[in-house]
Amino acid sequence: MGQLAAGATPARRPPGATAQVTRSGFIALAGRPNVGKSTLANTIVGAKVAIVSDKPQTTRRAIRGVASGPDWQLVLVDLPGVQRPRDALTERMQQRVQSELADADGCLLVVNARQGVGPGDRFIAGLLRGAGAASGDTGGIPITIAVNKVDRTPPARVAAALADAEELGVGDEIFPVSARTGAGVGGLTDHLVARLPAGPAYFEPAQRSDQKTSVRLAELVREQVLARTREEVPHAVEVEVQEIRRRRDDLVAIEAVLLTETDSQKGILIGAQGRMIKSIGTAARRAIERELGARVHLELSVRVRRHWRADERVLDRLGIE
Ligand SMILES: Nc1nc2c(ncn2[C@@H]2O[C@H](COP(=O)(O)OP(=O)(O)OP(=O)(O)O)[C@@H](O)[C@H]2O)c(=O)[nH]1
Ligand SMILES: [Mg+2]
Repeated sequence: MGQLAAGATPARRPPGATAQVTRSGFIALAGRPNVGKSTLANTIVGAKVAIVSDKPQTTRRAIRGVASGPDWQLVLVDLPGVQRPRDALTERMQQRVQSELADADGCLLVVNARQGVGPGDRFIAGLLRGAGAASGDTGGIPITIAVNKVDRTPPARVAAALADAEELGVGDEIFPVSARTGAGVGGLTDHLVARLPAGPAYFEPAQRSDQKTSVRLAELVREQVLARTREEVPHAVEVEVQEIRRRRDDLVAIEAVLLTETDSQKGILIGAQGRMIKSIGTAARRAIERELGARVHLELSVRVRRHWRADERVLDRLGIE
């Protein structure tokens, strides 16, 4: 991370992988929206590869996050939460979940300890079983379960969630973890690494994610939108970086557009006297400066694009495939 060069192409298994490692593979993260999949991916990778928010349906693309050791490489595939599709956007998100799960070497099913195991989790376990992915099925991929957010959950409730997770009948092993504090994540990572199949390094060890720079930066802007908006607005906003120009060695100029669906959403994003867009811009600029290791001039604008979530061409352009 931290360079301006476009990231690697998002091919699942990039050609030209050279380094000899003993074990490697792709582990797809499955779970309901908001259970902490992206937070967990970031903690395991040790870098921010995916944005996080307290709103459901934050993640819209499959994001590969790479963790490497001396003789292994674990590629975590962070995915949108499993939900019922409502439009072309959520339809694509669910298609992506299905195709990534079908291609993965293993699955990490994440559930929320605090809320416990519910119908949504059982539905996902059924999907995994139906896809022939349940451990023990012929040709199925191993599934590990992470019971997340134990930092905020009373021990009795954690114990109940662990027992219910076992009842799902799909996991080879169940780990209580806190993606936020890192508790239990080391043991989980060791387990995932130990179960990787033999294989090469698919990514350079220094590469942490497969996302293009323009998308990574757009996501950092969207993260600030998600942190400041509620109800329908977070779901109706996408961010597109239109230009990244290195002005000097230590200064990068970036232009980004916030796409939204209605004039009233546009008004909310701009805010009284432009205060909202200013606050989004200041926080996003700081995040981008950390990411690029350079000073950044960030110019944001807001554009209404009615029904962009139903517009296949817009989704193609945004790289939501
Ligand atoms: N207390 C606590 N909160 C957590 C933990 N992990 C994630 N969260 C919070 O849960 C919320 C959702 O986290 P995300 O990582 O965005 O969840 P996600 O599963 O990727 O969500 P989608 O992308 O919408 O499917 C955020 O507010 C996180 O800070 C944890 O271990 N403990
Ligand atoms: Mg996510």
